[in-house]
Amino acid sequence: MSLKKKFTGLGAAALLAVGLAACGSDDAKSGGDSSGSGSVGESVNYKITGIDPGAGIMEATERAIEDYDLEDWELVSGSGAAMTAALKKAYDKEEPIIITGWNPHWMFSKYDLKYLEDPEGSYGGEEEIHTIGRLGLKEDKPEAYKVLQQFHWKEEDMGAVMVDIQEGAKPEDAAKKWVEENQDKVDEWTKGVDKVDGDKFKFIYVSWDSEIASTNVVKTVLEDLGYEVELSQVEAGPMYTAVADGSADALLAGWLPVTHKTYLEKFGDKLDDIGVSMEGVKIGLAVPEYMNIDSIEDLKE
Ligand code: PBE
Repeated sequence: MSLKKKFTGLGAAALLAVGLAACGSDDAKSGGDSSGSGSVGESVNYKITGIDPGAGIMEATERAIEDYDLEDWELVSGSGAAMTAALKKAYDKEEPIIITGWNPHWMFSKYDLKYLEDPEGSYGGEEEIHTIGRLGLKEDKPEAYKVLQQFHWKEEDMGAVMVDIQEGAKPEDAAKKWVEENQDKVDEWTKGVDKVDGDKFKFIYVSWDSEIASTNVVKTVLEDLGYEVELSQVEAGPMYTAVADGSADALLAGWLPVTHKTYLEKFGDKLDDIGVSMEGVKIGLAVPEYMNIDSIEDLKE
């Protein structure tokens, strides 16, 4: 079965269930090596493989390290691409690895992964993705604003775009294809919106796979309405700064209420929380199914 089929065939609930499934084994908590000896910490050198330092999931993981007394552990930063490369390398050899994971993400369809249970709630619960604009956007670009208000899709929609990109399509091409094939959904976003004539619009985003997908899709939709759309890729802090100071029009990456809480506290009064584009998203620590641990608590041993 192709990766795409596998992904799109699973509903959001099923995907989450896959992600949340615990393996329920009571065997000694080892890092997944067949010998079963040694602690999981030893098996991964007490390292959690993270992404870019500004990501909310990194802050949540530092919080988890405190909440679960994991003072021997280190969260290694890098990028989303470096993390998925490390995951592939480990997975191909059935070696243990602990990563910062989130849904929607193609990694859950490509690999058999599970989230570690989080009884302390360091990662919050179900999150939403918010569309966030600069102050004054509604007055300046009412047509684009209305699209952003009406923009709403599901995990499997974003998943289809992500999988295409992961399989080698250019983000722009994957987005155009999705828009062509899902005109009924796009029609809901553009309902009551008039065309414009080359007005400029600037999105700012971080190269997280989920946001590469969403930003390219909405770019395509605005371009079809006559906008000239620029995408600018930065780190998470500068992304919020750009919308707060008005140098970018909007971002589609507002993971709330927990993931980007700190950014909202810092910039909230200079931002327009336009709407929610997706519900039921999630962040957490994830490991391959073949690892013999179920909970973040198991990292203490
Ligand atoms: N993510 C994807 C981001 C938000 C979108 C979960 C990696 C973060 O942790 O900030």
